[in-house]
Amino acid sequence: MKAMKGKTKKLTTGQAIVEFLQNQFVERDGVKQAFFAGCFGIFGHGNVGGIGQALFQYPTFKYYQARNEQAMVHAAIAYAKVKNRLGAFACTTSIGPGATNMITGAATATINHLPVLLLPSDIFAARNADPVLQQLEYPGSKDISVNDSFKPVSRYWDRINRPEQLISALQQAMRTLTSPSETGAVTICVPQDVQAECYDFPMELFSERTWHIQRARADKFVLQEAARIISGSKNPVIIAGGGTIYSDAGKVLKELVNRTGIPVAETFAGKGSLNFDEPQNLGAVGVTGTPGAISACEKADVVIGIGTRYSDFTTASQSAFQNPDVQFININVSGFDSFKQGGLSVIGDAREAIKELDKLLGSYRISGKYAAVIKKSNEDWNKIVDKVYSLNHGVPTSQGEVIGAVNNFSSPKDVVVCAAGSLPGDLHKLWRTRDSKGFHLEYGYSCMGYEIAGGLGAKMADPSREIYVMVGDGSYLMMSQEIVTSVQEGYKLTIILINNSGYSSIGGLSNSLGTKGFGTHYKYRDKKSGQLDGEYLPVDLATNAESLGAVVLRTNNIDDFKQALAEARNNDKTTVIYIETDREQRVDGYAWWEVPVASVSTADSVKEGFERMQNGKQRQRHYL
Ligand SMILES: Cc1ncc(C[n+]2csc(CCOP(=O)(O)OP(=O)(O)O)c2C)c(N)n1
Ligand SMILES: [Mg+2]
Repeated sequence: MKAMKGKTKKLTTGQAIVEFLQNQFVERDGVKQAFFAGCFGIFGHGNVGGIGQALFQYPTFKYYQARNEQAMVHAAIAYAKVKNRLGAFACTTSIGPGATNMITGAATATINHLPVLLLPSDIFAARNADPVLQQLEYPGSKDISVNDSFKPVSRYWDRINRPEQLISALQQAMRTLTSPSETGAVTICVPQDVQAECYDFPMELFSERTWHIQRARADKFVLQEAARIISGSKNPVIIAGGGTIYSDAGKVLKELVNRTGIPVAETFAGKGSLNFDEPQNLGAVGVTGTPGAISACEKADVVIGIGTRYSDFTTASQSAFQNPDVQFININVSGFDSFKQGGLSVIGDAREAIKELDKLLGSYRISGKYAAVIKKSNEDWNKIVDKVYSLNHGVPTSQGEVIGAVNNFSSPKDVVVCAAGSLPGDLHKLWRTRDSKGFHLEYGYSCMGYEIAGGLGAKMADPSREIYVMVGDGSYLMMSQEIVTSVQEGYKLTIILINNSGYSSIGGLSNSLGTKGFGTHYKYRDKKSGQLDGEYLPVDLATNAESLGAVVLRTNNIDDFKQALAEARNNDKTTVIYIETDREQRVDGYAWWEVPVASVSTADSVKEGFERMQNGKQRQRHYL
């Protein structure tokens, strides 16, 4: 580095970004790796001659073409998730719609605490040709463009109006992306003219740099206090969230709970913290939880949240914890999350904090009586899963049987990917996870359209695993075009496409609120009624998938489906297995969730829905 002092290199802003990115490394636990796997991008007039030219000039920094800007962010997010946040992608777009197409992706990344570097192009900094194509003019200020909309959904946001601003902006971008507590979407807006302008950048900017991903140690006194509270508890329960997995804390969690007997309930992001058959694992928590996990939370005197943000799906809209004396202990790298539920805030890395706690807990063990309840809950739940997996519902089959077939067929290290619809809740309950990365649910933003693009990112992160994308017809219709990218790049996905002719999950919710599935079926507008209650629409999703280059296996019943799974395994090309399911054959739910219901209505069904919701609200509590 010293030899470089004072030396400069003339590069465009675009070239400087790429040269910088390919020299960034991360290290955790002594293992070092390149942070960026490359750059997804769709070129337009905003970036083709700027960052586009730079990617052309540096083929060592791999460029991946996508079909939709939102989808490429989804792929980047999934990549980072499988890499436990130790790897990421950059995403470049043109200005205007190309840029704003990434806003949903940015929100998805930020909510899920997953790193992604967004490089939307921006309008000319020089402003000489204003308004340029796709420029939104804001009469109150020339300093605003559509890219300002990224601010609330980014963990760090900047705009590079002069090339040399990159020098500080890139440091902040890396700090944020590699910080376990702050990571999420980082947005660096690069005006189209500035991308192509050059500057004599200091050579040191392009030297190899390693960012140490630190395992922050929790405060000693606070840990002692946590141990004191747990030691005095009779019915503790651990809620394992995504932070448990990102910190790679599964092994120490297993040791802690095997020794102490404390049961574990898993959030969507935390599922896989323990294997499903670990005796202390009660499975899914909250709204889509198992009866055992729900009951343990309801009675718990101490709740130990590890790496969880306590979403309403985890807390059953704050109705899950009914013990009047319940105390929360929250182990989290983020102060913001650690102070939730009025809990004792233990700020630190999950793996290290669990190890420390394990030592401090000495010979603590839950009672034999409590252990017996946990054992019985798991035995009962296993029987229910077996029943759902082999329902023999006939044609059209049940979604539970489809999940069972995929779960039984897949290998322990294979990954199921999903995000929205009725599948996430069913998978949360039913999927028997056998590897910490085996259950890949984007349920922070629950963004329809994440599934296939996310599957692609997951496969790119670990090509040794088979990826099972499970997607409903609604999500498929919203965003399935990254099938083309998976074919282009030879990243094979097995996509289970479940057609139930519409938005079944919201249809069920609508029924429960008294609005009878209104607007959730894929049906023609009926001439007589004037409503969308005519015949079912003749959309042929299987042929659609075929047209995008996938191998398509059309199946009519569960036996066909099981055969197709075997056939798909032998393919090395993205394969879509198409099956129709019975929209009304649902998997039971065991907990409450707050959704608003009209407080006055002309329909009795809505009045009843309102009453039911009010009853549920009786169980909501404040935790202070
Ligand atoms: C982008 C986006 N828009 C809307 C929603 C609200 N939403 C959640 S599930 C759902 C229906 C999904 O339909 P489908 O994929 O067919 O799954 P199903 O409910 O039929 O299981 C909708 C509209 C969402 N989660 N994401
Ligand atoms: Mg559907």
